[in-house]
Parts: sequence; structure tokens; C-alpha cells
Amino acid sequence: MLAGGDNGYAQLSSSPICPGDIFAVQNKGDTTIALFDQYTTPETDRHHFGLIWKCQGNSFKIIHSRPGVGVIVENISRYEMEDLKFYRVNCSWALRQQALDYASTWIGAKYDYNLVNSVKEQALHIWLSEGELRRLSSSEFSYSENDRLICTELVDIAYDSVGIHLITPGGLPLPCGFRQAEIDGKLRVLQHGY
Ligand SMILES: [Ca+2]
Repeated sequence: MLAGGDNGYAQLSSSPICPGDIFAVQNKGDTTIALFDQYTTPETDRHHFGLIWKCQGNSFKIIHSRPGVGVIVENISRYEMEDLKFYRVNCSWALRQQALDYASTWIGAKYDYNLVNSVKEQALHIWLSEGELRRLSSSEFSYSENDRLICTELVDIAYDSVGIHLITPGGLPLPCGFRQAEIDGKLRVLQHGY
């Protein structure tokens, strides 16, 4: 499948989608988070995120946290009719696998509706205190971990566990934060479409 070696960075553009890569779906996932994108910066059209779990040819299993279900491994076919983008984090293959191993320890965790509510409450507080409605970045929200995860949280803490902070430490892992990580070169688009 892959050329040997551990230098994932050098193989970014030529290698196929692999375990540990990130998938992101347009207009899917938590409705509140998706609607909230119009109030965050930088702009993004991706709303649901997860990790590639296993690859068998062009068939992928994914690990993600989705509303009503929580963290689960299932087939990516549920999104095959959707607009999918795949991203690779700029790190070694070994770290990507370690991040995935950590994500697997969260299988069965519930979806974090409290975090979704916190996003709305914090945004309202900022806007009311400033007297204007402006776009907010993920780093402007406070965040602390608990035993439940939203989709972006799973991806963020997986890579946090290996020392790669896609979202600014302390910032809330919203979809806009992943767009910022892309701008900052922490990850890059591997493939658009499935
Ligand atoms: Ca949480």
C-alpha cells in the first residue's frame, strides 16, 4: 500500500488515503454546529469530521462521533453520496497511527450536546458584551474536556494525544479551527471527492 519509511511529510501528495487521515463532509453532522459556521472565522464549508479507521481498497471504515450515536466505527459508505474531503496531518505515519489508537479508546463515548450548547452560550456572551455580531475564531471560545465528544473534538484530541495541536491549545475545536489548521499548514487536502 504505502512506500516504506516513516516520513509521512515527504509522501503527502502521492500516497493514497490511509488510516489516521481526516475526512470532512459538507453540510452534515450537528445541525447547530453547521449553522454556526456562518458566525465563525475562517470560513469553511466542512461541518462533519472524523478519522479514517481502516482501508480495504477503496472501501474505508471510519471512526467519528455523530449526534444521537456518539463515537462509533462504521463504513464511510454512509457519506458516499456527499461532498467529501480528505486531509492529511503533517506528521509521521507512526504518529498518525498512535493518534488513531488513542481515538479508538473513545469508542462508545456519547455525543457532547453540552459542548454544542456551550458554543451558543459563549458566542452570545461575547456578542452581547461587545455590542456587535462578528465572526468568532475557535480560540476565542473557552474549552475543557469531559467524557463526551463532538465530531471535531474526537479528531482534535486524537492528534493532541501525540503532541500535534491542530486547534490552538485551549481553543474549542470547531470546524473553523480545522480550516485555520489547513491555512497554517498543519494539515492539507489529500483528495476532494470519493
Ligand atoms: Ca467534550
